[in-house]
Amino acid sequence: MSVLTPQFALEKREQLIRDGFCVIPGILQGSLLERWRAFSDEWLDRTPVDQKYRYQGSDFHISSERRFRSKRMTHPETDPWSPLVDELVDLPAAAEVCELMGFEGREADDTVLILSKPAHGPALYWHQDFMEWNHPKACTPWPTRIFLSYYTVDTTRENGCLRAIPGSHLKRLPLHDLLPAAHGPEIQAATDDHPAFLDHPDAVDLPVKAGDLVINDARLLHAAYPNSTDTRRTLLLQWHSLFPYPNVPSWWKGPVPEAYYDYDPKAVYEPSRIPGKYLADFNS
Ligand SMILES: O=C(O)CCC(=O)C(=O)O
Ligand SMILES: [Fe+2]
Repeated sequence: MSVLTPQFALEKREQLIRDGFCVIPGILQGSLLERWRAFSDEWLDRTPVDQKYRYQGSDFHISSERRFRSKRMTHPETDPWSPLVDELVDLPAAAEVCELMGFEGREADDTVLILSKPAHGPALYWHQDFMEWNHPKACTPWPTRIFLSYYTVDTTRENGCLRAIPGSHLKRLPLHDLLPAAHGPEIQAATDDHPAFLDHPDAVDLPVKAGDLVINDARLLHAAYPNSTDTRRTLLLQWHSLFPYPNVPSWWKGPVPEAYYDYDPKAVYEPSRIPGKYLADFNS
């Protein structure tokens, strides 16, 4: 059964391009949502979290069985894997959304990240998760790296829902220059009076129902409220790459930035989490 109409999918795609995020209701449902809730609760109950992850709540990477069997895991003896990951990565309703939204050349990382926020856990700092700011692909008006998120419980301001700054994936804000690299030692060691925890006038809340699909551009500035309730708030997150360089989406009607074709085959584009010249100034 179709989960969304082509027209609705196009509206969601426009929002993803304009704002850097969109929400598709009711994608993870029924038994798979229940089994993930049980698996993640059991995992979190028995696995201690290093205190450096206190702002993220946890950062567990679970591989798929497919990845394990094809010997693509770095430490297959010790690193976790589960067939539940294959089920979530291959979820037909999500694949249909991606198809209708025109995500060409899509490749999923074969892992699910469990990012939990424990009862009474702190806020998550403002950050963006893009890691290729040195590469000309960083300037595209379309997303080339996205994360698909499902929360296993309904989220609200009280239990630590996501927040985002619409458009911050394409425009440099003064806040960008105050932020250390996401999830690196500097921000992990910071106290919560760091500017990365300040409120922002353009921020919007993204409360969702359990199992809604939240799609975010990796370049989007986002954060989360503290969890002031007695119940854990868990997020299952998957990374996907789209439109491999130097592709342009077949449906793209707007101009392609000249900088997109800057690519020098002799250059080495070191990974970087810090936006450079490819993030347009907010005045431009
Ligand atoms: O906890 C959340 O809602 C967002 C988590 C996140 O963005 C991250 O850990 O990079
Ligand atoms: Fe993030």
